[in-house]
Amino acid sequence: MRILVLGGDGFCGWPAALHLSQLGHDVGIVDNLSRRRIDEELGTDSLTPIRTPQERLAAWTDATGRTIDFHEVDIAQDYEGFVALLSQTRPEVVVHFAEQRAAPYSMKSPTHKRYTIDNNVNATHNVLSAIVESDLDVHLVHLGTMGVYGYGTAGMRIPEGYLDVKVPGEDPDGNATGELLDQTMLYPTNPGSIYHMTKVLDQHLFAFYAKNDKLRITDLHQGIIWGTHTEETQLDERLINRFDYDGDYGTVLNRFLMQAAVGYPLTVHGTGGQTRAFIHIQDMVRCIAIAVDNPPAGGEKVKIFNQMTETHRVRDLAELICEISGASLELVPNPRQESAENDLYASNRTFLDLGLEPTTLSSGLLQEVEETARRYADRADQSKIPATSLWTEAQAVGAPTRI
Ligand code: NAD
Ligand code: USQ
Repeated sequence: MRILVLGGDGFCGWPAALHLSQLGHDVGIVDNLSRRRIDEELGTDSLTPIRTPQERLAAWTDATGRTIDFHEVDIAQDYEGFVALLSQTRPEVVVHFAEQRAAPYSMKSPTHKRYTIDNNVNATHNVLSAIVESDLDVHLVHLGTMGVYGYGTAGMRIPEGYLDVKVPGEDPDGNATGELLDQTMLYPTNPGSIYHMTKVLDQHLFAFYAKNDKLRITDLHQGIIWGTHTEETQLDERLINRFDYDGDYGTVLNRFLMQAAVGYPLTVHGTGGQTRAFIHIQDMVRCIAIAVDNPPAGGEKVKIFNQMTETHRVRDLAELICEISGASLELVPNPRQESAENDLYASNRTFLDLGLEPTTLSSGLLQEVEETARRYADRADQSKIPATSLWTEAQAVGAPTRI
C-alpha cells in the first residue's frame, strides 16, 4: 500500500516508517522537523546520535535496497502544501504521529500551551479536511493516548474508547417510563495536561468526520513507549532511533534507565504511586502494521484500540531498576498536578485478538536499554535531567528524599 507517515522523523514515526517499508509498503515521510528545533530551544539533544533525515534515508536504502521519500511540510501551517502532497502521492493510508507530544513541554508557559493547542489541533483538523478535499479513499491511523481517559478505573477496566451505558427513559414531560435505554458514548475524558487535552479534542474531530464525511479512521490510544531499538533501526547505526531523557521529553521508564546508566538517582515524582500503561517500541511498530491491515469500513464509527500491553506503578519500576543496576532513587517533589496514587486496569483485547504477542517488561530487556544508555552516556548533559516544568506555581515544593 502507499502510506504517508506524518511525523516520520520522530521517536515513534521513524521506526514505524522503517517497519512499514520493510513489510513492502511504499512509504513516504512528512515532517516539519519541529522536534529537532525544540531540542535547540531547550538546549537538549537525543542521547543517541541521530542522523539527518537525508542520511537516515540513504542508510535505509543501503541496508535494504528500499527507498522512503521525505517531504518537509508543516501540516499545521501549510494546508495547501499538504493538500498538494496528498494529490501528488495519492496515499491509501495516512499514519498521523505529527503532534507536539510532551506533557511537561505543553505546560511550561502560556506560549507553550498555545503552541501545543495550535499545532496539534490544526495538524489533525488539516489532515481530516485535506483528505476530504483531495477526495481520496484514505484510511487515517492516528496516534492518540491512554491519557485521554485520565488515570482511574471507576471500578471497571477502561474499555477501548467507548462506554456502553443504560439511561433511564423519560417521556416528553420528564416522567420516568421505567425503560432502560442502551447508549454508547466516548468514554468520559479527564486529561492531565494541555498536551493530553489536544488528544481529547482530536477524538471529537475524528467522530465528526467519520459521521459527516464517512472517513475511515482508527485512533490508537497508546500508553508510554519504552525501549529504543526495533529490528529495523538496528540494521545500521545510522538508522538509530532518538532517546529522550530530559525533563520535558524523556518518558519515565527510559529516563530511569538512562539515570541508572549515568549514576543519577532515579527521579520518582511524589510517592511514585502513579500507575501508567506501557508498551515496548517493537510492539508499537507491530501494532501500527496491524492497524493498517484492519481498517474500519466507510460509514462506521471511529475504531479505537488501546495500544498498551501492561500497566505498572512508577515506584515499582524504579525499585526494579535499582535492583538490576544498583542505582538509588529519590522521591522528588512532583512538578505535575496529578493523583498521588492511582490504579489502572485497561482492556487491550483488540490487538491481542488480532495476533499481537506482547513483549513484556523483563530484566533482560531493561538491561538492554540501560546498555544503550550506558553506551552513549558521554553524550548526556545531567543538568537537563531535572523536570522543571510546573503545572501550577504551587507544585514542587520541598526537598527530595533519597532512598
Ligand atoms: P516526537 O516528538 O518524537 O515525534 C513527532 C514528530 O512530528 C516530530 O518529528 C515532529 O517534528 C513532527 N511534527 C510535529 N508537529 C508537526 C507539524 N505541524 N507538521 C509536520 N510534522 C510535525 O513524538 P513521538 O514520541 O514519536 O510521538 C508520536 C505520536 O505518538 C504523538 O502524537 C504522541 O502523542 C503519540 N504518543 C507517543 C508516546 C510516547 O511515549 N512517545 C506515547 C503515546 C502516544
Ligand atoms: N514521572 C516520574 N519521574 C520522572 C518522569 C515521570 O515519576 O522522572 C511520572 C510522572 O509524574 C507521571 C508518569 O511518571 O506520573 C508518566 O510520565 P511520562 O512523562 O512518562 O508520561 P506522560 O507525561 O503521560 O506522557 C507520555 C508521552 C505522551 C503519551 C503518554 C501516554 O510523552 O506522548 O501520550 O506518555 S499516557 O501516559 O498513557 O497518557
